[in-house]
Amino acid sequence: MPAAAGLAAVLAGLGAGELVAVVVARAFSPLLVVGEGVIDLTPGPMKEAVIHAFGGHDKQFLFVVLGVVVAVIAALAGVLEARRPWLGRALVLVGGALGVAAALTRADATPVAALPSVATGVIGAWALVFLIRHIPPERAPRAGLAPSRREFLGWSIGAAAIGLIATVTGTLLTRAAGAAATARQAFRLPRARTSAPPVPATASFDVPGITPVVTANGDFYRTDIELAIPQLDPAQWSLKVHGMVERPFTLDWNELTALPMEEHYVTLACVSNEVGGPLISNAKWLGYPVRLLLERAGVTGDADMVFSESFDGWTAATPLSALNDPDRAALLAVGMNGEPLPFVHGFPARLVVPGLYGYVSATKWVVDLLITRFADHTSYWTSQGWAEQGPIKQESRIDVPRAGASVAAGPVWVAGVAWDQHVGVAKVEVQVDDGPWQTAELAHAISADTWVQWRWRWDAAAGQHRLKVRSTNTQGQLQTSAYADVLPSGATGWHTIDVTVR
Ligand SMILES: Nc1nc2c(c(=O)[nH]1)N[C@H]1C(S)=C(S)[C@@H](COP(=O)(O)O)O[C@H]1N2
Ligand SMILES: [Mo]
Repeated sequence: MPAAAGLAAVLAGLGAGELVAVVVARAFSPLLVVGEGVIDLTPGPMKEAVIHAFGGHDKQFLFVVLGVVVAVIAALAGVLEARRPWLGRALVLVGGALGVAAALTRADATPVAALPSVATGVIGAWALVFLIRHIPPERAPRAGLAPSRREFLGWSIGAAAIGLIATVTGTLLTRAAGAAATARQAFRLPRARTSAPPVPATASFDVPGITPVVTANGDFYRTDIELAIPQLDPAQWSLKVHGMVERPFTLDWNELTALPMEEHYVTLACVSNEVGGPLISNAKWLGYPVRLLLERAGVTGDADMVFSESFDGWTAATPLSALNDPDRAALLAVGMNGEPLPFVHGFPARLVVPGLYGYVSATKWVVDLLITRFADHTSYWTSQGWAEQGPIKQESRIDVPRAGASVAAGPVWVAGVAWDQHVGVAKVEVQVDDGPWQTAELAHAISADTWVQWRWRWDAAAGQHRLKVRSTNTQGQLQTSAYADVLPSGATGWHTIDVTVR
């Protein structure tokens, strides 16, 4: 019975580790890292002998051997723990520690890489103690008080079953993630039917520290509610277009990627971006116009909204008028700056709508478009008090000097970005302390849907100074000075920073 307890406990531990691996560090499941450690430590000639003997099945062979070794150790841990409490759990913890060591010595180790093996060790040891305690004594002093044999079997089988199910589920999920990564690597972006003109050199100022006009994918801000980023295999992906339409349809990956695609620069912003905050970035998106998908479906009746849903159930409610507008390049995007979408930014497909905050428009991992009415559905963030309509507010930001910086007296570049998506920025002004507003130099905007760089040469005199920025859009509208919090519809106010001039 102790041996069975050991086996069940270790299975439960492995299952826990596998699930933790799915959530925090897919590549670092305990069995996987230990298996890879074994491969690394196996002497070359022996490795070759195994590959020879088992052909392409050497990995399976490794896992069978590993499984047998782990089972023997697990049974041993059970037996030890029953004789001498501590010895068994120590053995299980050492197993977990081996996993930790294997994970952390890998070249691609991250700080969370150790967690799956920690989970395996801790849950395994805990389950072992629990199960051994439930072994019925040889001779029960009084039936009914001592744990019964049936009870012990129940706990053991339960632990083993949960562990097994968790291990299988975790492995399947990890494998699916592998398939998605492979598919993303293999995916060649379709060539754009309508490509974005190259960004002119005049769109960027040569000011050290200024925000690049196009954000690299790795630097692009990220906002989502996801703990585990969906890893969708495009072969499994499809987009359902339905609701108040004449011809509902489902689009699969091959169909989507064969459609004539358009390329547009669009500056995406998060409603949670504070004045002066970082939650805004600009990229070149490649995708198919949502307007054409809606045309194909044939919107009917008094529909006024498209309710988009992501693979994991997150939703956004976008005004139909913004998606239908032939002048607004709302895209079902597959490409970002010439690459397939990174997983965190929605691979294989997401929505991007110029001029609207992400929470009402930019559904990542999008799988469903329901054509409906605002009156009939409430989206993820709208149901938590955020505004139903989410147009991006006119704003501007000082990026150099940084807030609180200390700069040398003399000529200093004050520079940053300004935006009023889908309208465009016509003027940016800077104010030093209570001085007059000074007109900044504007770079060439890529389009009205993107932010624009600005700069102003400041002749800085020693002392403490306060810098402010404000913009005027192409319709002559001055950016409001009224301070508004991000909730419910986005922050406003003039970005103001203090600097020291020495
Ligand atoms: N599936 C899903 N899509 C989502 C979100 C989310 O939480 N889940 N967040 C939205 C919000 S609030 C914003 S601002 C944008 C951010 O997109 P990014 O992370 O690519 O910058 O994605 C939107 N799309
Ligand atoms: Mo957002």
